[in-house]
Amino acid sequence: MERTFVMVKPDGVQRGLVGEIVARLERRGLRLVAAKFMTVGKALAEEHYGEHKGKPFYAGLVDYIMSGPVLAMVWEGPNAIAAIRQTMGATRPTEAAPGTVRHDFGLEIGRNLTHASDKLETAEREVALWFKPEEQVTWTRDVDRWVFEKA
Ligand code: DAT
Ligand code: MG
Repeated sequence: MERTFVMVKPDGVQRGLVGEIVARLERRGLRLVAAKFMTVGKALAEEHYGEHKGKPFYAGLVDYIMSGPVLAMVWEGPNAIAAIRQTMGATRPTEAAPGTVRHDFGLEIGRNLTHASDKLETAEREVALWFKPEEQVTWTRDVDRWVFEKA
C-alpha cells in the first residue's frame, strides 16, 4: 500500500473542480487519508517546489500555488503514486491523454489543476511536508476487499 500527496491547485479550486477531482480518485478505488483546505505560504510553496529552484518557471510556479486556496490531500492504495499520476495526466495538458484531469479540464502547463507526487521518495517527502502523522487517518472500508487484492 502506498501513500501519496495530491493537491487541487488554485485554478482547480476557483473553477469548482474539487468535487470532480476527488470523485475521480474515489471512483478509482483509492482511499482518502488526509485533507485540508488552505492557502499556501511562501515558505511552504518554496519548500514544496524546491526541486525546481533555479528553473525559469520556478517563481511563477510558487506564485501560482500561493494565488488562492488549495485542497491538499493524502491518498492511498496499491500503486497509488502511479495510479494517481495516470488519472491526472501528463504535466502539459495538450500532451495529457483524453480522459485525464489535465486533458479534460486544462489547456496550459501553468494552469494544470493538480499536483501529485511522482515517485516513492517524493511522496514520502511531500506527505511529511504537508501533514503531521496525527492528521493522517488510518482506516478501512467494507469495500476494500473488492478493490484491493490484499486489503
Ligand atoms: P508535475 O506537476 O507533472 O509533477 P513537474 O514536477 O515537472 O510536473 O513540474 C511542476 C510544475 O511546474 C508543473 O505542474 C507545471 C510547472 N512546469 C513544469 N515544467 C514547466 C515548463 N517547462 N514551463 C512552465 N511550467 C512548467
Ligand atoms: Mg512533479
